[in-house]
Amino acid sequence: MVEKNLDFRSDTVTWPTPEMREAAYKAKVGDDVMGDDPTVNELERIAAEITGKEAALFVTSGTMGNAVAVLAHTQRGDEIILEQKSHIFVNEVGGLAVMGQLMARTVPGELGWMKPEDIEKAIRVDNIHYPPTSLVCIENTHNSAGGIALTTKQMKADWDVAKKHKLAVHMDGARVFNAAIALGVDVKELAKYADTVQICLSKGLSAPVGSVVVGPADVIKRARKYRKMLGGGMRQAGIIAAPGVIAMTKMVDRLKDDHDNAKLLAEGLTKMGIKVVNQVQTNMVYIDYTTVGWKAGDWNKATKKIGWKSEGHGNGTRLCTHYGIEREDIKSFLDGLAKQLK
Ligand code: TLP
Repeated sequence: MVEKNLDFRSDTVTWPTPEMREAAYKAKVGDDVMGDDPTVNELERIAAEITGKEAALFVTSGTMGNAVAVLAHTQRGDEIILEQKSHIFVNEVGGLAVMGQLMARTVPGELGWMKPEDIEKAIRVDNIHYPPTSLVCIENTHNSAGGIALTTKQMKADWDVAKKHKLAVHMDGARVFNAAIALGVDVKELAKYADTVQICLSKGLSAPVGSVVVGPADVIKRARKYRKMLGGGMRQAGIIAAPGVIAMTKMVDRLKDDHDNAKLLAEGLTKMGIKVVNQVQTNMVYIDYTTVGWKAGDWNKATKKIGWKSEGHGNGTRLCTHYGIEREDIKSFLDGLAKQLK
């Protein structure tokens, strides 16, 4: 039986499955900085294989994975192109500027997708006055656009323009398996349009900790060195990598349930008069509760009363579906909320 986790705040709140806890307990370990941890090595092998890449690196978090990948692709003083609401630009503490001494050039996306012509316009020409552009970062699924899955066609269009200008492409694929499931494609089909991909194990895939970065062996080698520099060289990390193996091999297909549950949730909220502001393609529902005359305090009070965690800010909030929330739970949430609205 799935342990209930009635928390809409994020999919980062997921708890490890019983099988993950058991795997952590029994994991064979070694010193990963020395390359000796068999479980980490296995996770990295699996991650590279599943995504069709040469090599992989286990890191502590999505933020660290994006940081080491961006650092591995760039030189101090380069400019990098990012979507203007991307997680790397908005939510990663300005690490690209602090650690990489990089300039950020943002491009507005259409539902999270930067159009190739807009990327091309943002690429610097060779001029004594300009910083060189070296990297394009794509986010898939795009979180703040509403958990939108960028298609292989969109990914390819951005890849083609980047490669025409000899730029590297990094994908913040924190939720790339959600994208693959929503689009009905193999994750390799998305990964092939990025040199490196950062994939979170501790979101919808439910592992307690960690991300993997996959890509060419030479880039991953540089990323490994940056991981060490940032203090992310872990010793008996097999304990936390073991749940990651289960995340990648056994937890992907169930993401479809999260997507179905998000759709059910969106339909129910819409019927109640609460506005759903995003296209619900994956596991995120962005809402505006002012359409029923509520403020953040009303939403927070009502959801708390019916036993759910959700944090309204301003006019609305994001609701994430994930492991620990099942179809029946969505139905009882909707029933409970309807009573609060009366
Ligand atoms: N996203 C978190 C918050 O930081 C906003 C969330 O609740 O969605 N890339 C993307 C697209 C992300 O959404 C996140 C986390 C990260 C990277 C960073 O991952 P962590 O939290 O593991 O550093």
